[in-house]
Amino acid sequence: MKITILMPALNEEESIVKTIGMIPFNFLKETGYETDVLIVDGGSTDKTAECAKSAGARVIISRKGYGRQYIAGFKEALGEIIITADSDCSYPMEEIPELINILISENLDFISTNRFARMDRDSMMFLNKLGNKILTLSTNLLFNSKLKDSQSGMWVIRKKILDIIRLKGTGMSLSQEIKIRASRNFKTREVDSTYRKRVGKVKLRMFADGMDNLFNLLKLRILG
Ligand SMILES: Nc1nc2c(ncn2[C@@H]2O[C@H](COP(=O)(O)OP(=O)(O)OP(=O)(O)O)[C@@H](O)[C@H]2O)c(=O)[nH]1
Ligand SMILES: [Mg+2]
Repeated sequence: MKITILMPALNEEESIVKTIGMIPFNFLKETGYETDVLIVDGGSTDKTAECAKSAGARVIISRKGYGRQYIAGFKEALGEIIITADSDCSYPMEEIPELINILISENLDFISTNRFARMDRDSMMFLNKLGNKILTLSTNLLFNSKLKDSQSGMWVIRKKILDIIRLKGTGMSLSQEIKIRASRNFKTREVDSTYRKRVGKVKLRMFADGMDNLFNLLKLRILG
């Protein structure tokens, strides 16, 4: 079976090669998976695209914006199963085989990860943590969900569901939107995961992106 590991990247030349290197290619191959790595570059001004290609990834270029990059990447993904992560070494690539196992054995369509379960001490600043908790609580109240981490960027997706859930978010809000839309129509689960301190500079604009997420949460609740 073919799987795609899909990552958005904006000026991540310091971390992209290391992130790709964390993927357990050999183990995945031994267990019957052919791995396609796809990087969606949001117009980096550094050597992100060249570095990703040199590490064996396919690279496509899209307009800036986390959501735009994912929507562009989903169309180009070759795998039946797509696994997502940031290109900053923060997500546990070594947990991918077990996540795929859970998806298949429990016949799920979508998995989201809970970074708070095994979060390294210095991986998230206090204010960022607080913002995450507020957004997760708001999501649960507005959508009657039981998420522990509405902002995690590591998901496991059966590609076929993406033709049915129509994603619209252009920015960071795509992360909460995909979890909400997937759980409306499909069998989904949140699985505990590890989270590490990112390598390279933070791209998240904590206040602006946080407020935009909150606004988009309300918009999704009202307009569907
Ligand atoms: N914030 C942001 N990230 C983008 C954008 N385009 C691509 N990205 C990538 O999306 C991922 C998420 O951004 P991060 O800065 O890591 O945000 P974060 O994961 O919430 O914050 P950290 O915990 O500090 O990593 C990274 O791999 C970025 O390179 C964009 O327009 N804005
Ligand atoms: Mg990150």
